[in-house]
Amino acid sequence: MVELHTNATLEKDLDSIFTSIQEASLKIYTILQKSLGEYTQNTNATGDTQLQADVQADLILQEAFKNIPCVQQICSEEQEKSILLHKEGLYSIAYDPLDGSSLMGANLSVGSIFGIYQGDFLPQNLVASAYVVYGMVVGIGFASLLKEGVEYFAYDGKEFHLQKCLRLLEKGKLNATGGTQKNWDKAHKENIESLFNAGYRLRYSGGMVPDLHHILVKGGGLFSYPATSDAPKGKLRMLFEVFPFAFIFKRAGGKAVSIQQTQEEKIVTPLLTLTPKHLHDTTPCFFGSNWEIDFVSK
Ligand code: P6P
Repeated sequence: MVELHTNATLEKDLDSIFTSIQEASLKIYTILQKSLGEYTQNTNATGDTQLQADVQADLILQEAFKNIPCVQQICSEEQEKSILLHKEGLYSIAYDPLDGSSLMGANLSVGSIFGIYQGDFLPQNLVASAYVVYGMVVGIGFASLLKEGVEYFAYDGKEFHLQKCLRLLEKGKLNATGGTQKNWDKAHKENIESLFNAGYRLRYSGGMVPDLHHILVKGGGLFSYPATSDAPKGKLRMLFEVFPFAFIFKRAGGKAVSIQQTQEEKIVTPLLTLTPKHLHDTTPCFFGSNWEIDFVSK
């Protein structure tokens, strides 16, 4: 557990970071409204081909965080290495500037994801997380150690208004199933099928942010991106995607685990206890209400 500076310091610092994310999200939304999802010739550290919007969103966020003295370093999914901003700063911010940008061509919702760490990029150092969903409106989910629940804000054209505090029920109804089904292992296939046979509804757009936000807004269910034969370590990135949403799901009253299935046993690990070896490490990940996470962990 991080040795927290006084809550007053943390609250002031998180306010400046959150305000900066709000302002940057509106600039990114403006770009999205003018973009048709054009690709660049470049690839990012994970090998994804970058869209022009990916690069522009990353630059907007770099500029935004440069103006916040309490931010020591940032690490973007679009950058190979972390970037030092203010030596005396307390916080490290890992972010995915435009997650699911390949969906832009189909005019589907995309998002930005932020993990705010006090100290190094380790899950136990997370003090807050945020996500932005660019849909009909710009919506922002925000959670911190300072309060329970996930506060959801929406932009009305003039300012962001708090809409609701998102909390997960013990058990939900939605089932968001990531990864190529033919590459799932037998145990995962059986669990997913069992949930559908019990009446769960498939809700999967291929965008992590809208898919997880959907489960939070509807009060529960399961999002899974398992280890697959083509991606044994999963696809989603620990620092920028998995840890921030694991923090959010826990603050919403749910759970978040990794599951590795071997011939002999099933190894279930709480996501926020994992230790990344590299900035761009991935992990299989399951986020959801307590009942669903306990069900897949059995
Ligand atoms: P698949 C988008 O590319 C992304 O990184 C996440 O937003 C999303 O959850 C996942 O990949 C979708 O991957 O293999 O199911 O298309």
